[in-house]
Amino acid sequence: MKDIVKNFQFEGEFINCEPYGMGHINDTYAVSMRLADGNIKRYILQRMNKSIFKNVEELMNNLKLVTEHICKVVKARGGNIEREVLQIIATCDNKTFFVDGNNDYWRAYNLIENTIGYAIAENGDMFENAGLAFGKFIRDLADFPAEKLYEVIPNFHNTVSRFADFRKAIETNYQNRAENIKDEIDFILSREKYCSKVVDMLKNGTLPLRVTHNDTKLNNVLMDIDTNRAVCVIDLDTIMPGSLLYDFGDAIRSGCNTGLEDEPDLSKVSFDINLFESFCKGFLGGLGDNITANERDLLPFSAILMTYECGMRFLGDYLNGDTYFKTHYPEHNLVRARTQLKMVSDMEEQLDDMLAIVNKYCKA
Ligand code: ADP
Ligand code: GN1
Ligand code: MG
Repeated sequence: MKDIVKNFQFEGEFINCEPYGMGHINDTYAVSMRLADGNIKRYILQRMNKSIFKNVEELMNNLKLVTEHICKVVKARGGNIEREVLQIIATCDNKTFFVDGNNDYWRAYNLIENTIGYAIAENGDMFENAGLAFGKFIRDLADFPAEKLYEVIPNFHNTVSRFADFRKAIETNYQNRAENIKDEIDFILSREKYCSKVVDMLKNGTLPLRVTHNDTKLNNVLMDIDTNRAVCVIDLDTIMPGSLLYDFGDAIRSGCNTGLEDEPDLSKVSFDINLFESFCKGFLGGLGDNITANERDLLPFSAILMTYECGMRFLGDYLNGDTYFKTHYPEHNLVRARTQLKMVSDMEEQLDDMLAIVNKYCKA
């Protein structure tokens, strides 16, 4: 790792480099450096997932444009850009990433100290703060020119095309895994009607296309360890034109689960509507006026849609032999898919209550 580290403009002398965080996609490390005054400064170093991200040059250009834009916004409101914005640390030859001898792609960021990305929301206050940060994130990018962004993963939240991929995975049935998961497959196939709603409305203009994060799971917003306030939205790989429903829905998917995303005991997995209310409050507050009536009306559905889509992706990856998400044991993706489907069932039963909550906080 020392050989990788020396290619970046890090301050100080190398001490060590350790695995860090819990993402499913990239390999993340914390690098500790000793400064001249004896203090330690840490950086994030990531080996990017090269089978998922094929166009690293374009991806990093997106990231540069977006983080520079957010820096300006944060500065203008008197914030601290060192803590509130993910900043790319350049390589020694002033590039945004480094390619090593194995053709692996590396990038570096400021490590935002004294923060943590939570796997589950510990209380409403914390989740409301996360909502505020994700809502603000969309607002901060409201005047960012979407056409400058490269579509890093085309059709990322196009649930119609995700459904087609899922069907293919069943047909291929690599490793004959389909036979034992008939109930889960039927659950997904029977809800095909969910897939086209948002896609169609984006196409016909009844929903606006915005610049969105697209991967708003709870651990992608760093929370201050002492105050539980949201400090910085991270994991900006999937920033693309999209719908705010994707960001809202995915955050609810991950944060309103009473159990872990990979909890094998489904009795611990349920949808917590109180946390839903907390997030609504924060998110809608952060968004300000940046929401239309159609978007508001679809907020509860978006939580079902994003959870359904994610369950379909986990199950599809299980059927494909676990090639996309990092897994730690053979059934890991199946276990993850089951938690998502359990959440979908719970949310379906509480759709009306969710709508009432949205209407309480949003008059768009
Ligand atoms: P992945 O795409 O694999 O999820 P992330 O960019 O989300 O990768 O990073 C994985 C984890 O590393 C995050 O969930 C977070 O815990 C930690 N992390 C990433 N960037 C930073 C940062 N700049 N400061 C502190 N922690 C970070
Ligand atoms: C991945 O990168 P990470 O771990 O924050 C995935 C998301 C899924 C999520 C499920 C680029 O998020 O789309 O919702 O796992 N990111 C990508 O936990 O595919
Ligand atoms: Mg992440």
